[in-house]
Amino acid sequence: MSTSCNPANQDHPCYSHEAHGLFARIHLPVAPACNIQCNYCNRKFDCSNESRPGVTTTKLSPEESVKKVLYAGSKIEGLSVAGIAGPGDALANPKQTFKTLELLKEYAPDLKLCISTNGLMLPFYAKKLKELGVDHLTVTLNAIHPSVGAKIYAWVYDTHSKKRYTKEEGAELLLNRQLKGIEECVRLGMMVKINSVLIPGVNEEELPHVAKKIKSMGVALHNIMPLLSLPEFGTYFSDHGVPSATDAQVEEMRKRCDIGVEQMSHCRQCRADAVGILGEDRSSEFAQGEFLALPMEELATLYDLPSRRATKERLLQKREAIPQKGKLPSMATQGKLIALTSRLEERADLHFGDAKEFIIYEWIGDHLKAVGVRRLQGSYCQGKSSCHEANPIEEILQKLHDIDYLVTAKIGKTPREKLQKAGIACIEAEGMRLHEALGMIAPQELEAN
Ligand code: CLF
Ligand code: SF4
Repeated sequence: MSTSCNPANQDHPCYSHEAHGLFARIHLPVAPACNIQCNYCNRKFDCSNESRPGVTTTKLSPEESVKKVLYAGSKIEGLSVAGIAGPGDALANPKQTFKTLELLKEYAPDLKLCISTNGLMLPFYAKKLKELGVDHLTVTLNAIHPSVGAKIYAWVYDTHSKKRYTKEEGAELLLNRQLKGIEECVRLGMMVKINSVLIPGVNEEELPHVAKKIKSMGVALHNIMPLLSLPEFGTYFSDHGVPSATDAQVEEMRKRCDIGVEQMSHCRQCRADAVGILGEDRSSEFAQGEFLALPMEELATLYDLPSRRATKERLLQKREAIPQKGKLPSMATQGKLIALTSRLEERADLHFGDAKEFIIYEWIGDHLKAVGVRRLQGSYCQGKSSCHEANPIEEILQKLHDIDYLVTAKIGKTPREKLQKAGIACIEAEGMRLHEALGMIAPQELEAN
């Protein structure tokens, strides 16, 4: 059964591709400390195992974070998951993490609870997490050979022996704990996702081994994320010239690792205080506010459980209506690539000029497979009231260099001509689902493109 089809994931935006445009998550930044040092991390920023470095996050106490959940839940109808993903490591801060989970269980029992961890303390806390209601758990696993791990982790601090381990010794300790923890969580019936950071020149040959290993362990989902490495991040890797992984490298690696465990393709590398549907950032709306001064019980009334449960049912019905398999004309040739601009539900509901990202699909036979998200520095229209010639299109042309079809709500004449000149056919399909939009292409046009 695919991860999306599993009822346990039907309203989890990360574990179900169909859910990600309908259901929202909230990250609670209650875990500031970390017990390892990844060479792609600068502790001034969020944990880059689950978050995008370059943005700092306000830290909250467990009580404050649950107030935020209740307040956000009263404003965001599809809020279905509360996750702890930093800004350090959830299990290096057990007191705060467990207290938050206890409060969530009491005040927001309809939410799925989700944890992201480097795995060092997982064998010791797996059972406790299960007891507290955590059913979705992510472990970052970047290597399964200590010789490769030694290039990724500067040190690993073990609270039991109160000792800091480095090089292969540190990598081996971390690896053993990760594997033991994953095994235990799978045994306890949790949905385990593995995040792997693709680090060019460091672990390209390693990730297929990771994929093979986690397949044998009963892991639900594999999320290969690009290393983000810019000089201003000030990480070991960025200081030593290790480049960011490109979209093409990530998409290629997902294909190489697609050997049994489903590959996630819609990750947005969220910040540790992310709020909303994946791809829309509402964190600033809920960063601080008067709600923190309100008593918990008052916020619990605002949260309105019965109406939230009714909304969830309505959204689940909508989700069912999203076609898993489309009625597409079968392609004579394989592997056309489609870029979609979309806000919600895989519809062409976003104008080309407003898109900050493109969702990429591969058209194989008569169905579509999501393969990734390509993000831009800024949108084509950049907040201007109309698109005009002065807007930069070079980044977009470079991002879409291998794309055959762009499906979008609307596109201006100038960018359309530039894209078409680059060999990209543009389909305007305002409000239509991707399958419907592609179904409009005439067969002879398909063969010609
Ligand atoms: Fe958050 Fe992670 Fe849970 Fe999702 S995010 S803790 S599994 S609720 Fe999702 Fe964000 Fe990607 Fe993470 S898109 S970074 S995979
Ligand atoms: Fe940074 Fe996260 Fe690694 Fe800790 S686990 S060093 S916070 S990336």
